[in-house]
Amino acid sequence: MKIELIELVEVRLPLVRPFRTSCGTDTARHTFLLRVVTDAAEGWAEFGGDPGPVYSPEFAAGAERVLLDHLVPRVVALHRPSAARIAEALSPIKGHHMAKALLETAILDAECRAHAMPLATYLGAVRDRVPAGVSVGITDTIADLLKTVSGYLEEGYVRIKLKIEPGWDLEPVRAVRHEFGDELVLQADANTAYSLADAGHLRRLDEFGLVQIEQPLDADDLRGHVELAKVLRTPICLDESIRSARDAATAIALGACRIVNVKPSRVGGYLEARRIHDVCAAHGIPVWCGGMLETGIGRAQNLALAALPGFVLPNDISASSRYYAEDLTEPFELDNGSLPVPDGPGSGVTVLPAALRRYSVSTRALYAR
Ligand code: NPQ
Ligand code: MG
Repeated sequence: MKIELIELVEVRLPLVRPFRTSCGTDTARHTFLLRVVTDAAEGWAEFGGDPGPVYSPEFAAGAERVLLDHLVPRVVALHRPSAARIAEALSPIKGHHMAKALLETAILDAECRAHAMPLATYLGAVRDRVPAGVSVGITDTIADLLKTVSGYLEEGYVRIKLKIEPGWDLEPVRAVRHEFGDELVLQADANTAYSLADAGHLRRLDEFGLVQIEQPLDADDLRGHVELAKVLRTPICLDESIRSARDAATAIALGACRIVNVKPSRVGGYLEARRIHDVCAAHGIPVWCGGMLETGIGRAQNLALAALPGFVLPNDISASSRYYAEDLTEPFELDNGSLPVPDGPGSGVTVLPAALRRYSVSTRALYAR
């Protein structure tokens, strides 16, 4: 495969409703896509971060800079570029997993397309459909929250995840549990908003039968999570803390988590995401696929990953309509609480030119042969 063109397409899609987390409020998804054209096929990937380093230390403008100056030159210098060779070629550059994931993912998509192979098949999928959960942002009032959750349950989502932060935790969780009953599969995500001093407070969540509490403490506070796990009955899931298969192995060995949220962008791409799946499976640790408000491009690829056998919990992969009135691909729709795993070559979706025109802000060639 020869790389002919690497293009960065900045996009901005309005969200159907603001998404508020302990990191802030977003009203639009403002990110960029990477399109890699090879002599055999083209591939697409979607940047997982935001304009600002609030969820992750990575952010869009920084990713663009590191791609242009440090990552793209190393990839185009490869004699035979292939997805499996990207991580090693980029290993002299420290960090920047989300930027690295873009190149590996776009090339993996192109490679799979060139072989007419679905990404899901390449990764080792064992399912044709995956259960869809939904992540529910912080709302102004409990009444708003109950209405929002009720709407999602009517649509068929099989699991509700509530974003929590100090001041918005016990009350919303209690209200949702009370309103929808013990059968509701419910969990919470703190996005690092607490400290170990809050252990006594967080323990009060135990009575609500949450499947998990996600990332209560700082990303680098594994020890804090070990201590917190000793006082909580609710299983701890790590999201921001897990940036590699080694991180997963360490967190499991220390007892810092009982569940892992796998986000391909955060860990440098689908190949490392699969290794995390493998490490967790070997330890009997359930995993699920996290989300970054992906458009159809990233969503299709996440569905391929979530079809692996160790993804035994519902994912943060929702229908297109959860975030967007119009997606960049054919919309993904819920069918009985599940989403279909695309079965066409590569990610199995195509970017709709009209939608791309509508939502793209700018296009920049990072490399042209
Ligand atoms: C999480 N995602 O699991 C993230 C966090 C998150 C679906 O809950 C813009 C883009 C804003 C991505 C806010 C979900 C975001 C974002 C929060 C991701 O922790
Ligand atoms: Mg999370």
